[in-house]
Amino acid sequence: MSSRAQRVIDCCRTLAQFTEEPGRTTRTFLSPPMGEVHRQLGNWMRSFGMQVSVDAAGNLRGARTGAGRTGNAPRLIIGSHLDTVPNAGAFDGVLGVVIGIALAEIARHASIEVIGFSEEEGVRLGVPFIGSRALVGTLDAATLALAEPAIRQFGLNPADIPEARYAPETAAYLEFHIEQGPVLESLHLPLGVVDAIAGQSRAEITFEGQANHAGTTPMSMRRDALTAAAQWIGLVEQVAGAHDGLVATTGRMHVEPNAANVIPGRVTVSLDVRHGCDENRQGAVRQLIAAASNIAGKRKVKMHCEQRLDQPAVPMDAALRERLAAAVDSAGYPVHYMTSGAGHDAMIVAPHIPSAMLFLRSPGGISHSPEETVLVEDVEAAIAVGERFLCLIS
Ligand code: HGY
Ligand code: MN
Ligand code: MN
Repeated sequence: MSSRAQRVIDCCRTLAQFTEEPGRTTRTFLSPPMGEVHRQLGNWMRSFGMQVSVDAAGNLRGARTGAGRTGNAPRLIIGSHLDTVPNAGAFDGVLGVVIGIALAEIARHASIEVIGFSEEEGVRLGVPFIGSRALVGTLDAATLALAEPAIRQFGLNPADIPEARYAPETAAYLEFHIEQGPVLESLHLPLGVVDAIAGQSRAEITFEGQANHAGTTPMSMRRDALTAAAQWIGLVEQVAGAHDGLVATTGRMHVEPNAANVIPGRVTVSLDVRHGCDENRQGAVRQLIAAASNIAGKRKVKMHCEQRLDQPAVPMDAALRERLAAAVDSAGYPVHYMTSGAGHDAMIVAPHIPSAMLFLRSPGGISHSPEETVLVEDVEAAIAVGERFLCLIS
């Protein structure tokens, strides 16, 4: 009989097969395979008595009052996200939900809600954290309007979004997540206690030039949107490399009309900027947008910037973080505090519910890739820490 940790890993690998794209794992906001994931995890949660539902934001919710407890006993939410990036690995987000269900199955005394958030990556609509923002009531009207068609298409009613708010007896939020970076592996550590999550900015920069014939238009007479974008993309890398602790990524580009014999008339590039200090991050964004305008001006190209996200850095709850560290220590593992460069639902939840995060080592430091993986002994460690944490706070 495989260990509990191996069953968690096997479950994540099974869920990775529920995808929009055969042959690779891509599961975006409320796409059809998300319904498959809800069915699979919902059946597991029901099998040991959890009340299972899908809220109007598409979050999978399993709740159970601890044995011998009353309905308003302090409740711990254990959550993470079920959506993925394109061609994802099997563990980003999903692992935290599956570990939560495994803990709910073990710790019958605890009043727990397990949540699988519907949208954390921001792939389908360009806006992240829709599920967790519905949970804490910070989903703005513009984002809700953007999400409405997908919500209705999934068979849900956007008017019910207010009912997605967390229960009043909710006392704490805990998220298990792969580190998605090289730190724990480089230190030969299985687990990391998160002290804060770096802030992130996302924007879409559009360069508008003039589409024209590739054969008849002299170089001096072109208003090429793609060469303007390319010059700016190189500068983004240069600026980020010159600032300590700053990372900036232009991960997605759309070229129109995208034909070999046509000078590109319009190019849209995504911008993702992160830093532990909000002033540094926001200053870098201002600098990069000014540079885009400058480059465009010199090339007689128009530039338009649409800000998509300005998410401040978020500290985890100090008392809960220390209880989590105590649980790591009592389970016999070294305690290592670290800041998260990746964004997580915990950063949306933390300003509303005391929150803590536990990282599991990422072998090879790889994530957002099919090569993403976890070690069974690290999942075993995380479950052992989770059991002790539940005893400390229940
Ligand atoms: O982009 C991130 O930081 C996370 O993986 N959504
Ligand atoms: Mn991710
Ligand atoms: Mn994630």
